[in-house]
Amino acid sequence: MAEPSENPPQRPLPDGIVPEEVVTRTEKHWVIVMAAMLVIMMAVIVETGVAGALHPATNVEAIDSETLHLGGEFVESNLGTAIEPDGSATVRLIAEQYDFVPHCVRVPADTPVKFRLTSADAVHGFLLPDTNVNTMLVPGFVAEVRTRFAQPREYEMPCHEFCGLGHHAMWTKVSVEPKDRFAAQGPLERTSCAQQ
Ligand SMILES: [Cu+2]
Repeated sequence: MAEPSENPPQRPLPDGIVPEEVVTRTEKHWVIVMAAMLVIMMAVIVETGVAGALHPATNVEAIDSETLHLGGEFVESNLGTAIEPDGSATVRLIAEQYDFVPHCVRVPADTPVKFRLTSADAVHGFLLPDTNVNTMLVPGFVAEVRTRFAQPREYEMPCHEFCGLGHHAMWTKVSVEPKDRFAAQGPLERTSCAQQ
C-alpha cells in the first residue's frame, strides 16, 4: 500500500508553517518598499547635488600631514583668511585633535571664498549649515571647497566626524562679516578672530 503524502495541498499546514502564497505576497510587498526607498534616496541625492550644489570634492591633492608645521602652505603663519589679488578670500585651516587652527576665522560676505583644509592626525569633519560647505578632512589630503556667503552670520562649527575622546569639545567659529567692515580691518585682524 502506498504511503500517504506528507503534506497534501488539501490538508491544513501544521502550526508555525506559513503557506507559500503568503510568503510570496509578503516578499513582493517588501521588494516594492525597498525599491521605493531606493528611488527616494536617489531623488534626495540628485536634489541636493543639483539644487544645493552639494557634491564630493573634485580635487585630489596629497600633502604630508606630519610636516604641515615645518613649511609650505599650511605653516602656522599662513593659516587663516587671505585676500587674493582678484578680491576673493582663501581660508587655510588645519584640524587636529582636538581643535581647529585658527580657532576662529573671519570671511567677507558676498565674496567668493575658497576653503583649503587639511588634518594633522585623524579624520575630522567641517560643515557649515545652510551652505554647500560639508567635507571630511582626511590626513594626507587637502580638501578644497568654494562657496559664497550671501549674508553676514556667525557659524559655530563643531567637528563633524568622530575623531576621538575629545571630539565633543572640538569646534571652530566662522564669522561672516559685511564686506566693508571686513575690508576696514588690518591684515592681522582679517586673518583670524581667535583670541590671542
Ligand atoms: Cu571630531
